[in-house]
Amino acid sequence: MPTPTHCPYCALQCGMTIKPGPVVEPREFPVNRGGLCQKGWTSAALLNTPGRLTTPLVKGEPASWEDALDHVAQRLQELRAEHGPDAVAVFGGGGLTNEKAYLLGKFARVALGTSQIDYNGRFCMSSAAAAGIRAFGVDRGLPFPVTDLANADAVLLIGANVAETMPPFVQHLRRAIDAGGLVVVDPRRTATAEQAAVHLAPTPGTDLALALGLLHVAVAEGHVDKDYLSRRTVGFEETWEVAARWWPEQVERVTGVSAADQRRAVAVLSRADNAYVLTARGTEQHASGSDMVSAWINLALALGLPGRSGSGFGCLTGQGNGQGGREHGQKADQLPGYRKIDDPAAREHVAEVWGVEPESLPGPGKSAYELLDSLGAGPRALMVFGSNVAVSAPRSAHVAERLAALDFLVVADFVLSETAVLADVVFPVTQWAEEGGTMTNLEGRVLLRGRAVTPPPGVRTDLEVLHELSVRLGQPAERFPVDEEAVFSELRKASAGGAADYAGISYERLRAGEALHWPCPDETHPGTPRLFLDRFAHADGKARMIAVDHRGPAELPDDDYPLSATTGRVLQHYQSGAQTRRIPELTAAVPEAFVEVHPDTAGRAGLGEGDVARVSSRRGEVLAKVRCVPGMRTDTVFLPFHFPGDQRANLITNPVLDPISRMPEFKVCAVRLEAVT
Ligand SMILES: Nc1nc2c(c(=O)[nH]1)N[C@H]1C(S)=C(S)[C@@H](COP(=O)(O)OP(=O)(O)OC[C@H]3O[C@@H](n4cnc5c(=O)[nH]c(N)nc54)[C@H](O)[C@@H]3O)O[C@H]1N2
Ligand SMILES: Nc1nc2c(c(=O)[nH]1)N[C@H]1C(S)=C(S)[C@@H](COP(=O)(O)OP(=O)(O)OC[C@H]3O[C@@H](n4cnc5c(=O)[nH]c(N)nc54)[C@H](O)[C@@H]3O)O[C@H]1N2
Ligand code: SF4
Ligand SMILES: [Mo]
Repeated sequence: MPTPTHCPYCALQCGMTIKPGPVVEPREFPVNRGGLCQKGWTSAALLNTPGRLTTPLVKGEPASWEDALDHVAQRLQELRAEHGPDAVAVFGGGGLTNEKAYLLGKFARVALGTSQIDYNGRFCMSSAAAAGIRAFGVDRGLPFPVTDLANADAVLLIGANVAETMPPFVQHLRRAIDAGGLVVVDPRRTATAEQAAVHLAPTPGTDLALALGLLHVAVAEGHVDKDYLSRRTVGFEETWEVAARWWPEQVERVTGVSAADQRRAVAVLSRADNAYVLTARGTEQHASGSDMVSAWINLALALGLPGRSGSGFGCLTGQGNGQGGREHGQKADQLPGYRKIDDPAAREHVAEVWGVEPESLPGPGKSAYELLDSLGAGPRALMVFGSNVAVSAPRSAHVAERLAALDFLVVADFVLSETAVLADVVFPVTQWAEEGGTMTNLEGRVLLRGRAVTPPPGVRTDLEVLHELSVRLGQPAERFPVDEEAVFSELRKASAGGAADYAGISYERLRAGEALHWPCPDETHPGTPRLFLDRFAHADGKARMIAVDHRGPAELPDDDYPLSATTGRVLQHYQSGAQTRRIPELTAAVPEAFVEVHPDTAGRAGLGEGDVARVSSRRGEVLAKVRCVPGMRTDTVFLPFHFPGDQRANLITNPVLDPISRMPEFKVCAVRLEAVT
């Protein structure tokens, strides 16, 4: 019998089945309707990849589980005794199941008593989350099911290359594409932009000016929905004061997008009956990313889209459990249920569920990059679950130095990632199809992933690792359950009454096939596929327009570094590549790093197609093969970040942070392009 499950990779969480072999096949499920991308199709190869870890490693040597666990518990206790509880830090991931994310946050706060925990979602959707909370009072990536998009006549996609990052998603845009209603904002002419009626290609890092310009045009041309603004929003006047200064020709000077194209984009959106505005990392991973998303939300609000049936605003969550991963407390400032760790009522509620005193819970810790940057000087030990920071964190040479400065690094993974290689102890854990758990997809829908195959001998689940360590650290055995359903039951209680309320979601209901989107406060509640239809989540029910202004990238091109570099993804590889670089079909398709360059720009640097280029910034340099792409802007180069060693795009990225979300500026820095002689 094929077992139904979901893909190990991105937030679309396509439905699939696994049958013995193991063989993966697509399955009818609303988000993918029988489709899969190449990564999904080849995902079964992950299950018996030759490099699979099956024994704990201590200093690179195989060890027994007992020895490895004892050793870790002892070292953590020593470091805590010597330097205090914050000497141990924890780094989680948005690919972890809800159960793991929840238990990891609890482990940090209760078993270790440390405030020093954050996770890779900080590098992912944090700017959109911050902007969503500011505007709407709650952060759920898509406040509507993906299938609603099928009725859209127009979609504005900003910094999202879904044709490569979520291929089965594109079918939901079919009507908008056919109606000439797809507008794409991306400095590159991507596979997604190719399908657009209007493609706006701003200089990287100038989206905020562009969003203000489109708002200006919408107001000037009378497309603003005044009735909606007065009923459902506050803050239009202040917002308009800023946008009024951004007339189209001024915006053209800053962004490079012609005034005519700005007007065409607004015309497409404003003549549609049903329209959506969607953002992704291209507009979010900036030092002003939160404000950029706020500016796009302002545009959507001015057009009267959010919370209107058949229209809306949303952000595309990235990782498999990117949504759930940011709700259950692995974030530095957070407790389960999307609660704030510095809110006395939240502390009291969660402490009671955990059976501890509220005063015993630590306060907020540092954001992901700040945490990594402080390693060695601050925390002396780091435990990593579900991230490969040696490749994916910004300014990665510096991050590698910080990792090396630690007294003790522990990594749980199922492959020897570039981060695991550096670890003092590696725990070999089960992966995706070998274990159970729930994931919350990009539409806030909670999905059950049942165990489909038997794990190889020698591996344990992340939940078992946390359990074993917590007992060794003196915790009562029942406080860290190993059964995922037991963990979920506790998570439900901890989330009850919070913004992300899972109290009414049970394994039983999920097994019965119910489509449950949070909030779902009790077992008779049908879940909430569409938020905001009647009101937004602020106390007065109204959305906030935030008056934000263009700041531009933190680092502008100059004589030494005359080009803008941006980074992102290709279809065949996932994130740091720890998983997909181990799949032969995917590495055959894209074996190594490359840099997309306009042929004229390449020529000026004495480079041609296939040559190895050195791309350098103030942080470092990366080696990549030149791909001449006539559709590129001549002032911009693009690098995927999936490759290790001296091909790491993050050797050059700028770790400057957004002041609100603490998101690093992955999407733009100043670089120089040279031939390697
Ligand atoms: N194949 C594949 N799919 C994935 C992933 C993967 O690693 N590989 N990862 C998953 C995850 S975690 C995430 S977060 C999502 C990310 O999904 P996306 O956000 O779609 O992916 P990116 O390639 O990071 O960025 C999207 C686009 O932003 C553009 N961009 C760069 N700078 C700017 C700018 O200043 N303004 C604008 N408007 N656009 C800009 C880039 O050219 C790029 O085409 O994908 C998910 N799906
Ligand atoms: N330059 C640049 N850098 C970027 C980005 C960019 O656009 N440009 N994007 C950023 C974004 S959006 C993201 S999401 C990050 C992602 O970057 P990473 O956090 O490095 O993500 P992955 O490569 O998915 O790493 C996950 C690791 O955990 C392991 N793993 C997977 N599932 C589990 C599990 O259940 N348990 C355990 N213990 N391990 C598991 C995998 O094998 C892998 O080694 O990268 C960020 N970095
Ligand atoms: S789109 Fe995402 S979830 Fe679907 S098959 Fe591809 S990687 Fe998996
Ligand atoms: Mo992401």
